[in-house]
Amino acid sequence: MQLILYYAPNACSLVPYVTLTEAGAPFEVHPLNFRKSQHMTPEYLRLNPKHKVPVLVIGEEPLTENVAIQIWIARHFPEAKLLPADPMQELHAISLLAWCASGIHPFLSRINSPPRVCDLPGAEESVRRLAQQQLFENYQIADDKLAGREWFFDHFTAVDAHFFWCFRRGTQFNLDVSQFRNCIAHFERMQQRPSVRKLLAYEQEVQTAFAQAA
Ligand SMILES: N[C@@H](CCC(=O)N[C@@H](CS)C(=O)NCC(=O)O)C(=O)O
Repeated sequence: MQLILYYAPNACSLVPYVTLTEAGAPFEVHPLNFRKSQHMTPEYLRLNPKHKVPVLVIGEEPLTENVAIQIWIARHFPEAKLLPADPMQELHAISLLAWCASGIHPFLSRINSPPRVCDLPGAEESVRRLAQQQLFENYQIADDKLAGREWFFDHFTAVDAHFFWCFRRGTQFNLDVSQFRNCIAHFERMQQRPSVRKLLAYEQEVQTAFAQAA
């Protein structure tokens, strides 16, 4: 079955890039240049009217939302153990994926683009400050969960890939995350994984191609 991942550099579409790579799945990537609004074209909006990445096209069927995409990958490549085998632990993992997507991601989006949530003149600074406070509350929860352990569960799962993005994005906004020592250790551990190295090399390649085409 053909798999096509719609992806943008730095965006949360890196999560399925990492987990598909971990699963050894053959997949094609279609990189989108947000600066050129390639996610707003009529063709892309037909695929995803929410104009977001990731989209994983499975055969003919586009699947959106990281949580659903991660569950699909885990189900179709069970040998990669992208979710815990125990049914209750599996639900806890899905709960953490949902937390990354709906409990952490929105604060990162606000920091990235304050006018999308408040267009009052001079509001940017407050939007960023409040979003950072709430983001850090969540980083603290993750930091406590990661205390004394390598991964969120007893082996690498899709949750590690999703949280990796959530933490990386914060570092890209130059937030001082030094207090979250367990998250930093997890972030460094993630960067050692061949799947993440491959992703980072690919991201660089795409960014270079976009810069050359500008
Ligand atoms: N709930 C979605 C969020 C996806 C999302 O917000 N993606 C951002 C990039 S990180 C995006 O594509 N933004 C473009 C836009 O909103 O126009 C998921 O978890 O897959």
